[in-house]
Formats: sequence, structure tokens, C-alpha cells
Amino acid sequence: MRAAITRARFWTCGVTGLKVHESAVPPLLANAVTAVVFLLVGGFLALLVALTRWEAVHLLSPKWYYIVLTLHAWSMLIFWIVFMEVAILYFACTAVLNARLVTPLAAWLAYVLMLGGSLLAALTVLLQGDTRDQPLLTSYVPLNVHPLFFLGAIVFAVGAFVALGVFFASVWRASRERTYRGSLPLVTFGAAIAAIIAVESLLGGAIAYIWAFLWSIGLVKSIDAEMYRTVWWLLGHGTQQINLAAMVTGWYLLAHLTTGAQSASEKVSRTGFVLYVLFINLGAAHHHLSDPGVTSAWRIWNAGYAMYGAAMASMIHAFAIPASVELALRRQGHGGLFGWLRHAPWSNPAFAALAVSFPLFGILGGITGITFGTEQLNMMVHNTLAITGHFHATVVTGTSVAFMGIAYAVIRLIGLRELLSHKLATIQLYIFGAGMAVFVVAMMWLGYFFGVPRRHPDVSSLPLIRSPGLEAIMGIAGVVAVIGGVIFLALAVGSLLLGQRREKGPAVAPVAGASNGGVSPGRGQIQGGHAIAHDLRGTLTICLVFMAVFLVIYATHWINLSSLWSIR
Ligand code: HEM
Ligand SMILES: [Cu+2]
Repeated sequence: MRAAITRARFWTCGVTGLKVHESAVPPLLANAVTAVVFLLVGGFLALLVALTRWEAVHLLSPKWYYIVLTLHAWSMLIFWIVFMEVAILYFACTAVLNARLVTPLAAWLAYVLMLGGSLLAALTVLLQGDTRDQPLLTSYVPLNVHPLFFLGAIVFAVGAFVALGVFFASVWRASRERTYRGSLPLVTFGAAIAAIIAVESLLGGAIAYIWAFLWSIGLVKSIDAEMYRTVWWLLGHGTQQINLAAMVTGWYLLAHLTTGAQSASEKVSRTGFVLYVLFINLGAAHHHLSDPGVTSAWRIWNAGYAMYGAAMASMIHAFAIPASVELALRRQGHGGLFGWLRHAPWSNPAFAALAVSFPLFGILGGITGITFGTEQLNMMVHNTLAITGHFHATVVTGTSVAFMGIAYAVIRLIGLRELLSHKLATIQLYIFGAGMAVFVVAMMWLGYFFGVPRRHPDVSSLPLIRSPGLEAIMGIAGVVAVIGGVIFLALAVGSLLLGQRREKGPAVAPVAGASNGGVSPGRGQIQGGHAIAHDLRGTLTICLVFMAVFLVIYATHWINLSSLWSIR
């Protein structure tokens, strides 16, 4: 009887062969849809902020600029990204493992706490009145921020903790019941790495926000600003590394779903993920590079040498992912140095997401991250728009674009709806990527060469050399990106509501050790194994070009630094 019930509740996806259990569907979709709604809100606010920073338009008053900037940052970087990550975790611990979600009730509790916390924080920011300060993303003490904002952040974090618990419990149950073959599939492994980093970050966040909350209601008398910053950045930096791990996991998944790609060496890919856990938290020190409260040795060791372990991990994935695509496409008969790339499925939205997210993250976000994260070079860009440019390259052209691709996949696989238009979905990703790429380069340029500060409602009165037209380019590119984003939202919501229904595959019983649509090939199952040499000339060439670009940019920064003042 019990078996019969379980059997009826699984179905197979006709396209991917993944087995989906009904228990996962409602919480997964609720998180994904909520994420998209926050993206809608954050995107609208982005338009307002961008049109304020474009001096010729100068839309918002200082008061509204700071309210809107705070809400933009929280809607995007926290709510859109984290709700989407919870959806991805649920996907990785159910469909990828042929397993059910353990305790859907807890998943709903997590959802309610996260939604309640986010609404409380957002409404407080909106309604807290003129006597209070806006926290912006970082909510540094001793800003006079309303206690309810801190409380909202705490409730949200507790919800996220519960969601992590559901994920770990589901993975554990699936491994006990042996619902998958071989070792934990790479996609779930990557998701688990993101979840481990999340536990660490949320602990830091809990300490920082409980501390600030107690201080804001007067129970703690004073608070050390540098110590608060150090603890807060465990959350602030840690969450970006969750995004990184989740995005890289997403890249492996998108590559697999669109070209059948499988990592040439799962062992190496997994090592990359483990390096993230070991080293990435040290990168939090790059947020203190201009702080007087910590020593230079501490800053250089943590943000420099110790960080390279994590940079190494990213280099591994930067090679492994295009390599997996190259191998898969070569196997389908596309040869030549770049013939495989020409024959890649560029018009498939899931592949377009990978094709936009992967290079833009690496070139615009990765290179600037290493460069700006170097103690001495950081002096040139600290608190300028160059920093905002850097992290929009990472979290927007990188993570958000990858998540858009995953959202399209979730709509088809879990939502069981066809996209209203595949073509428009693909075009949307290229528009968004192009707009955002120009936008971030303009921001970096304004910050780096013209010293334009970030978080400033009106730089017209500052003694800056004016840039000829760059601001307008930033403004227009921002608007183009928002248009690309609006098309995404229209397609995502429209497809879920009005898209053609997709047939559920046959109801199945979960067989112990069943195949899961090839998401994990199991150990050594790549065709041909390692017996024949892999032809990866294309990827190697791309990586060498990337390294050359990186070296030129890195060297240029040092040359510029040395020319800032002369030593007599
Ligand atoms: C069309 C898309 C977007 C546009 C045009 C845009 C534009 C902007 C602008 C103009 C600023 C203000 C910079 C300043 O004045 O200091 C800003 C800040 C910010 N944005 Fe975006 N943004 C977009 C999407 C996103 C996304 C998707 C995320 C996160 C996933 C994000 C996260 C942030 C954060 C964290 C800040 C900094 C807030 C602070 O300084 O505390 N943005 N954005
Ligand atoms: Cu960081």
C-alpha cells in the first residue's frame, strides 16, 4: 500500500529523464516564483537608481535615493538570490537524486519565515521615517537603523537555516535509501558545498544581526564598529560565495542539460568545490582592505595569499566547464579548433544563459575581483563605482543570468509548462547580458578613471573631472538591461500561467540506484573513460587567451598605481 502511494507520486520528465516527486513541487515553485517577484521589484528599483546616477536625469531626491538603493540591494542580492537558491537546493536534493523532499512541512515553515522576515525588513526600510538612517546593503553600525529591520533580517536568516536543514535531511535520506547510483552527483555535490558555506555565513550573520538588534534596542551599550564589520562580512562575503558555488553548480547543470556535457574528471571538479569550502571565507578580508582597524599583514595574507586557494578552485571550473562542453560536442562530430563552439546550441535559452553568464562572470567579474582584491590596488577603487561595477558583473551578469537559465528549466521540468517563446527567451538573455556588460564596464570606468564614488545621490557638486558621455552610456545600458529583465519576467510568469501544458512522463517507482537522466554518470562512466586522450585544444586556447587578458589588466593596474605619485 505504502509502495503504491510512493509509486504514484513520482513522474519521469520526458526530456531529461529526471524523476520528480510531487512533494518537491509546491515548495520549490513557491520559492522560485517568490524569487522572480523580488527580481521584478528589484529591477524596477534598479531603474530608479540608475536614472538617479545618470546626472542628466537625476531622478530621485537624496532621501528617496537611499531608500530605493537599500530596497534594490536587499530585493536583489538577498531576496531574489536566496529564494532562488532554496529552489535550486530543493531541485538538487530531489529530482537530481530521484528522491522525495523530506518534511515538506518544514520547507513551508522555512518559506513563511523567509517571506515574513523579508517583508518586515523591506517595510521597515520604507516606513521607518526621517529620524532613522537607511542601512543600505551592509547595515553598518552605528547607523541609526530601526530595530525591526534587524529583526526582519534575523527571521529571514532563521528561515534560510530551516531550508538548509530540509536540504541536508533530504540528501541524507536519499543516500540511506540509495536512490541514486554511485557517489553523490556533481550537481548535488556542488549544491551541498553551497549549503555548507551557507551554514557558515548564516552563523556569522546571526551573530552580527542579533548583536546589532540588541544594541538598537539598548540592551547592548556599545558595539565595536570594526568587529561588527568583520563579523558582518562573514555573511556579506559568505553569501556571495554561496552564489558562486550555486552558479558554478548551475553551469555544470546547464551544460549537461543542453549538450549532454559531463565533467572530464569529476574528481577534479569536486576538488574545486572542496577548495571553495576551505579557502573562500578568507576572502572576506577584501572588504577591509582600506580599514585602519586591521594590520596590513593580516589584510595581505588573507585577501592575497590565502585567497588564492579559492581562486584556484575557480580556475579549475573555468577549465572544466568549457572542456566538458567541448568534449560533448566533439563526440557529436563537431571538430576543428572551434568548430564545436560554432555548433553549440546557441539558440537554446538554457545554453544562452551559460554562454552569457560564464564568460562575463569570468572576464568582467573574476579579473576585477582578483585585481581590486589586492591590497595595494584596492586603494585606487575603494568606495568608487568601480566596485559596484565589479559586483554587478559577478552577481548580475554571472549569478542572476545563470539563475534565469535555471528558472526556464524549472518552469519546463517542475512547472510542466512550455515557455511562451524559446526564441524570445534566448534573445532576452543576450539583451540582458549585453546591456549589463556595457553598464558594468561604464561603472568601472567611471570609478577607476574618474573617481566617481558609489552610494552618492548627486556627484555634480564634487570636484571631479567630468567624463565625456560615460554616465549617459551607463544610464542607457542600465535601461537596456532592465528591458531585458522585464522580458524575462514576462516570459517566466506568462509561461507558468499560460504556457502550453507539458505531458507528465510515466509515473514510476523509485528504483534503488536508478539512473537520473545522466546528471551524474557515476565514477568513470564518461564514454571512453580516460583510456583515450581528450581533445581539448579549443578550451585550452580560450583559457590561454583569458590568462593573457588577465595578466595585461593586472599589470596595467600596477603601472597605474605606480604613476599616481612619484617617489623622490
Ligand atoms: C538591470 C539590472 C540592474 C541595474 C541597472 C542596477 C543598477 C544599480 C545601481 C545604479 C546601483 C547604485 C550604485 C550606487 O549608486 O552606489 C546599484 C547598486 C546595487 N545593486 Fe544593482 N542593478 C541591477 C541589478 C542588480 C542585481 C540583479 C543585483 C543582485 C543580485 C544587484 C545588487 C546591487 C547591490 C548589492 C547594490 C549596492 C547597494 C549598496 O551600495 O549598499 N543589482 N545597482
Ligand atoms: Cu567578498
